[in-house]
Amino acid sequence: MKRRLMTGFMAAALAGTVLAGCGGTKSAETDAVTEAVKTEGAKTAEATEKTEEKTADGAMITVGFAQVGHESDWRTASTNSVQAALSRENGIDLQFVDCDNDSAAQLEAVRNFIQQGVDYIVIDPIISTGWDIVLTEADDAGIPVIVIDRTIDDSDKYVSWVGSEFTNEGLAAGAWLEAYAEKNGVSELNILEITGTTGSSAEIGRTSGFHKYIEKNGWNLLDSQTGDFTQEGGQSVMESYCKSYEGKFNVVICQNDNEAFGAIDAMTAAGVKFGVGGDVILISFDACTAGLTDVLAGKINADFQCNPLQGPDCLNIIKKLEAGEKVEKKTFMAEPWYVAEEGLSEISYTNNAGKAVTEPLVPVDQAVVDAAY
Ligand code: GYE
Repeated sequence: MKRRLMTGFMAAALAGTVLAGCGGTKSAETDAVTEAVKTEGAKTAEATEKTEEKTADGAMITVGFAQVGHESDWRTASTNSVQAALSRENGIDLQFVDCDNDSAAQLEAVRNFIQQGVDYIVIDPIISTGWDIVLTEADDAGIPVIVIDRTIDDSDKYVSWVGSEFTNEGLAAGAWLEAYAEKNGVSELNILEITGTTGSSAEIGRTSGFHKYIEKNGWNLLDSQTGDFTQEGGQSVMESYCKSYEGKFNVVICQNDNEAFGAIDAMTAAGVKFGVGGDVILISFDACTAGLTDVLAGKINADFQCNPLQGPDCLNIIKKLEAGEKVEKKTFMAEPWYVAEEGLSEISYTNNAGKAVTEPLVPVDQAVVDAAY
């Protein structure tokens, strides 16, 4: 592994901000696969803690970050989190590349980082495959790769990944819909699905988790098309659904909040009543501020959180590597499930690790919206 010489100052600066983060609260359901689930607020505060010392030396750690793009509110929060944590004040010279949802551009960005000889590469992989060659190149060059958010599924040549268990998000959505339909006496579910970017691990996991419940219950999946995780995508898919399936659907599941915003606009324009008290149950993922605002307003019935605040984790991993410490190969974020109505207080399901879990459903109030990202 390529090592930069760490100056005495740098070691002191890094030691000064070592985080409690990766030693946070352990979540029972992720025990089998991960070692750390943490409290984000505390971590963020610690990770962005600044010391005078760090700016005195000028010996910066260079990090290249190949971000997916700027397709959603979630993505903006992710970018802000990484940029805030991997800052000059924290001893890091960050090169940020927005790959605009283009996989080829993302591979190229990583290759450029390798050529420049950065100290670390951070990747949020647009799609989950096609990585082994370039990660081997990084490995050969001795540059540690940290993966955040979406997973890389065809290579293990990265030192650490931190993100969400997307399959559990989909399973939780299915378990919630099953319980909600039963409670409200909805016997037949006719579902329209708007998926995320095809081939991204977020799309793959949410789809496979939710589809387990479609199969288990014999629900009717009328159609499934990608909205590419964008508002425009969600809107145009929903506009066409409203024409093709007029009066025939009672569930719309969007794989992120921005797609849900587009679906809301399309259903509103088509005169479809959705949300609390409506004819169509609307489900979303992410739980960004604007998404939770729509949950509070009763437009979205349930929103399954995906936490984008991975900047502090990146910083923590880099610090551990700099200190020659071991890092976890996989770290899952803790994520609550939000609902618009009281009545159902929890869901039970078998998670992706094969473990039976019971998790709370959190009714959204203004305080929840205010605390969101
Ligand atoms: O759900 C979506 C974003 O990878 C989990 O990407 C992330 C997804 C998120 O565009 O809003």
